[in-house]
Amino acid sequence: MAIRFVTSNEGKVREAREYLADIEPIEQINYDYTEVQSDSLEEIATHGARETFEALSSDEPVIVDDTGLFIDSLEGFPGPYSAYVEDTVGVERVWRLTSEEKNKRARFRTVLAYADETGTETFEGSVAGTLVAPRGEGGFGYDPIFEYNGETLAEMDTEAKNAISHRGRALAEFAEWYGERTDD
Ligand code: ITT
Ligand code: NA
Repeated sequence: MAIRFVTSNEGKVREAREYLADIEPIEQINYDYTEVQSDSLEEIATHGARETFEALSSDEPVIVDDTGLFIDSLEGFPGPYSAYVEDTVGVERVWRLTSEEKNKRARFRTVLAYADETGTETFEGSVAGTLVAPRGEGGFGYDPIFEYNGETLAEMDTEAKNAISHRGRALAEFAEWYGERTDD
């Protein structure tokens, strides 16, 4: 059975497809679920997945991915506001804002929520790295300014990014759970 990935972000879909290729087909759908006012990625993703599954008359499960970039020197900003900040200020200026800071550490966090007729489950992944001046043509969003082990996420191909990334780790947890569940 296909899994419907509720997102407007094609980068997320590309990564999920790469990871879940042998498990289930991933169908991208756009559904404008209510973005609950919360600073919890988990709450946002859980509500989004539940609401979308209930709203669409189909048994196919849905997943929602809510991700944020948490910058140490900015007390975790932009965190749950990462999409808004990318759209308004832009990635380059986020980098410039932190380039004066001594501490350049940041962390990506992803919460993946899965919903079907039996309930909702969440899976989490995170990765710590260093903010740098933009480099690389791959990936999306904040990838060009996020360095891990000497490479920005935008310098990695999808497989390499998935092997170490927040989303890759959340997908790994999900795949393990989903596999055990569909085995019996
Ligand atoms: P949907 O809500 O439609 O899924 P979105 O892009 O708004 O798409 P998020 O709110 O989860 O998704 O994303 C928060 C921000 O973080 C947004 O600006 C993304 O571009 C960025 N982002 C998400 N995952 C990322 C990743 O793996 N690498 C770099 N930036 C990422
Ligand atoms: Na969003």
